[in-house]
Amino acid sequence: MNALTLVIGNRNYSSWSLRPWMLLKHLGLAFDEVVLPLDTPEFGTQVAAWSPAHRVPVLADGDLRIWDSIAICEYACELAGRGWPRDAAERARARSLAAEMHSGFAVLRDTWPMIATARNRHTAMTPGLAAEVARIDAAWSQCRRDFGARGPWLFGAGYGVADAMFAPVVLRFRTYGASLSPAAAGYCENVLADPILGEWLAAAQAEPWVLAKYEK
Ligand SMILES: N[C@@H](CCC(=O)N[C@@H](CS)C(=O)NCC(=O)O)C(=O)O
Repeated sequence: MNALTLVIGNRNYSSWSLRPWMLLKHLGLAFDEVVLPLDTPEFGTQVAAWSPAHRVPVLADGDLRIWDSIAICEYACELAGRGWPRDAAERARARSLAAEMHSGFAVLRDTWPMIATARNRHTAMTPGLAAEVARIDAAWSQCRRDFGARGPWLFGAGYGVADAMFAPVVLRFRTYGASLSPAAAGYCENVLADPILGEWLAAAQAEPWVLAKYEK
């Protein structure tokens, strides 16, 4: 049994769960997992036993409970001593991007829900969706221009919180077939080749649950 327990939702649908899971794995932090299937009659009671916010993800470290994906990511970085760029200006950019993802892109999240293992789903393109895809493309492309020579991740060599926050977006872009610039598409390829993401996807593939409200 590990000191840390990460409580997550269905791997196919819980994009907020994927983010800290990816980061903890990349930072080499050992943790136990508890999966609470979303949209079941038991979910409310089960999640209440873990989180005062009644949402997943939640991280337990002994009696301490850390809820909300970004707070879990920050805690994991403190435990591991890495996860953000070391340079202050780069760290500020990474924090801006992570915060922009955590608080924004509502049209994208609503129109293109994460279905981790799905392909070839199609929805109508709207100006709002196109604008959010373009903003993400521009942000990733800028990072690749500035830091690509150092490594495959948004800020170069070290996988960080910004990468974790955008991991579900890469899956959405694959599922719904987003048109991306070569730089942004290259970043997606790096993310999709990551064996740690592959581990999540293999487990998602094996899940029995199909939630109609997310399936388009
Ligand atoms: N802001 C939260 C969002 C968490 C969230 O909305 N989680 C969803 C699953 S992805 C959830 O627990 N839904 C259950 C419910 O609303 O009953 C975070 O970043 O962790």
